[in-house]
Amino acid sequence: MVKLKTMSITLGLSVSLLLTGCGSEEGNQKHGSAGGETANLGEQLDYTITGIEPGAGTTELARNTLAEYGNLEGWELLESSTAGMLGALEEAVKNEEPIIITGWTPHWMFSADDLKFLEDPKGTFGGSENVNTIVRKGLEEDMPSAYTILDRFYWEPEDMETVMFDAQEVPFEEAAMNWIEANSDKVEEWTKGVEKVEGDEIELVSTPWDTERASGYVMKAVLEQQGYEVTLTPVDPAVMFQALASGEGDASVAPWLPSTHASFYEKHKEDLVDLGENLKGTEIGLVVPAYMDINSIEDLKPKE
Ligand code: PBE
Repeated sequence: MVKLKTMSITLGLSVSLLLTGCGSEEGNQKHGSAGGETANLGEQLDYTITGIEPGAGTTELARNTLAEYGNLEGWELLESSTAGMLGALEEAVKNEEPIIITGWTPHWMFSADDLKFLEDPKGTFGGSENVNTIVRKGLEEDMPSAYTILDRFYWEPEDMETVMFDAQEVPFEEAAMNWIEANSDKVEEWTKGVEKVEGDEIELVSTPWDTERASGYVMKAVLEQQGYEVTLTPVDPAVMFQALASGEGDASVAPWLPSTHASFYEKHKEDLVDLGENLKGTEIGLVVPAYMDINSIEDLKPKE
């Protein structure tokens, strides 16, 4: 995983300016005339989009995107890992070479590099969406204190980003505690009047991305302060929904809805309790460095 030497968003932004500055000094032979680049961009990229884990919702929507856009005929999605994608992105940006990745926000990749989402006129990536809190059936009766806190949990993208940035330097547990200490007023809103428990076990299921490490560790620490013994298990989105529907997992603050995890949600929605958004304004899609002369998925040319 690419590690940023930053402690805060402010610092992150100044590093991004720095990187942009370095970039233009290193040479810009690769991004000359607009038409020329667009015409042979596919060839330069070997008609490949650099993707992430096969089980990610983003990967499923990227596969749908390749199928839905006629102009993406002959393009392929390279499914690998988030770390692999971020490494390839860093390498491309360092050399000012073109690259198309599957990306999402919030993520520090947008502060580390000057990136842009490609417009998605067919809407196959779903536009702006949210992160929801979903619990198993019966949780309200079995663990009313945890249920109330989970139901009230709501924060802003900036809060999540603060934890993610901090976690570039310290473990997520510590970054979560730092955020909780600095935001006791928000935590107080979620826990006000809630009865403490004594070591009741609760199983949080999550996914293995930094966005959900941030929210997962914050929720884990808040529930622990309330007296719960919390397990936080990162799994594929499909497994996470399955675990909540079967009751093996108690709760999750990780589902991206209504688009990214739509197929898993649809499959299990009768067996879940959806407590609504805990964060608004996320986005997934095809992402490129800002120096590339394309703006829309429709600018890409099919393989000849
Ligand atoms: N993500 C981050 C996940 C959800 C959170 C966008 C990579 C996914 O695609 O499933």
